[in-house]
Amino acid sequence: NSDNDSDTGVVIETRPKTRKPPLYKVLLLNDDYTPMEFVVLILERFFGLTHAQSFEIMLTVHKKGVAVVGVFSHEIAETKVGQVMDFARRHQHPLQCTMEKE
Ligand code: TYC
Repeated sequence: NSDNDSDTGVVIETRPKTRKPPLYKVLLLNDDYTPMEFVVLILERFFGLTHAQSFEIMLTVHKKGVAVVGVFSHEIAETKVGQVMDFARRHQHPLQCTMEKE
C-alpha cells in the first residue's frame, strides 16, 4: 500500500514486510485393507473431528481415493502426518497420509 501523499507528495510505504506462512493440506489416501472404523478413529483422535464428520470424510476417501482432512501450518501438518503414519503402522494397516502445499 502507498499512502500519505495527498498533502506532502511524500509516499510512505505502509505495507508490512511480513508474509503469511504457507499452509499445507493433509491428505488421506484410500487403500483396500484398512478397516473403515480404524480410519474414523484416526480422524476423531488426531484431527478433533466428530464421529459424523469423520465418517463422512472416510467415505469420501473410500469413494474418491483421496480427501483433504485439514489445512495447517507446515509444523502442525508434519506432526499430524507423523501421528497418523505411526498409528497405522503400529496397527499394521497400510493407510497412507501425506501433506502438500496449498
Ligand atoms: N477402502 C477401505 C475399505 O474398504 C476403507 C478406507 C477408507 C481405507 C479410507 C483408507 O483412507 C482410507 N475397508
